[in-house]
Amino acid sequence: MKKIAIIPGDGIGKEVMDAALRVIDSLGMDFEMVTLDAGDDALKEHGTALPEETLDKAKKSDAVLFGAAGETAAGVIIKLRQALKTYVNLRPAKSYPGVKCLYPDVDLVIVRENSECMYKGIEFEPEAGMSVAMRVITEKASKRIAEFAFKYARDNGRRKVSCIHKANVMKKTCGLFRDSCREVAKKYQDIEYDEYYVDAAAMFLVLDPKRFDVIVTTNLFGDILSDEAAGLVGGLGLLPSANIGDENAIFEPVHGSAPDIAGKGIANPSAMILSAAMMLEYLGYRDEAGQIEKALEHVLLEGKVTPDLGGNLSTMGMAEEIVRELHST
Ligand code: GGG
Repeated sequence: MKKIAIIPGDGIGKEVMDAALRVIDSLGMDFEMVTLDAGDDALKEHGTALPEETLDKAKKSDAVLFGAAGETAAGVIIKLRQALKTYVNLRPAKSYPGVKCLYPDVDLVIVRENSECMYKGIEFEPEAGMSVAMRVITEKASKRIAEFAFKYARDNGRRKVSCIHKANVMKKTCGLFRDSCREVAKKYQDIEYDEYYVDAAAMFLVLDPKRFDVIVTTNLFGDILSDEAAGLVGGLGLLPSANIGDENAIFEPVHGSAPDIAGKGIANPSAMILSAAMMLEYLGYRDEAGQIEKALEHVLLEGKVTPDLGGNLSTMGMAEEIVRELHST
């Protein structure tokens, strides 16, 4: 039986996790699930934001389903991604019919390098009033993520990979990333390849998102551009993600713990539910994953949604609509 580690985390993470679990439960699948502590609340209770037991059980699981981290994000989700060696962060951004958004026809995927760059966590204060962060980029990790992006494009019927960097300023680090992508691109003659500076890419995402298909980029740029992509398709409540490594995988919404709305029961559960669907697909349950996405699409089209999307349903109310739709045929 597949083992799933559930880490709701902080704030709305707990609420959207309950909604996603309601949807998974309704499918009657047999999983061994264990719920684990991590995040700001865990820090208060255990004196550490990522208890040993959580890390250990997450490593031993077939997949981790993660909600959101608050102030302790660096010590929780970034640490988990590193400890579980999930070097890919896959973030699809797609417009759904019925959802008010800037562009109704966006369908792009951000492949974010997940193991290095500024998120390596090397920061120090050499003297009072001075803070330094180190950006680490290696050829090995850059080629590995480029390989993933091109293979993903080929396997998923995508036409183009765009490398996003800032090699005119960060000549060494971004230069190495761009050159690694160029090298890998040569092996994939069937996939179109182009390059953008990150500032230009940020503008073109707003002006003309259709020019992007698969984006491959470094860790920090990927984090920022995926929130921008969420803005194109209706907001952060809609973007799921998968962190994938050779042995482990973590599935989480792109949004964080949203303390401003936490506890109100109004958080949009779509991103969490789509993340759960990505997890099912990864575990080999492609049909069930497809059914969940189809049911969500229907509910979005009918406007049975949370207030951020213009509806009046609660988080669990929207999940119940998805469950009803899942079992309506
Ligand atoms: N589920 C997403 C989450 O907890 N986000 C908090 C955060 O700050 N994440 C940074 C990142 O995605 O790299």
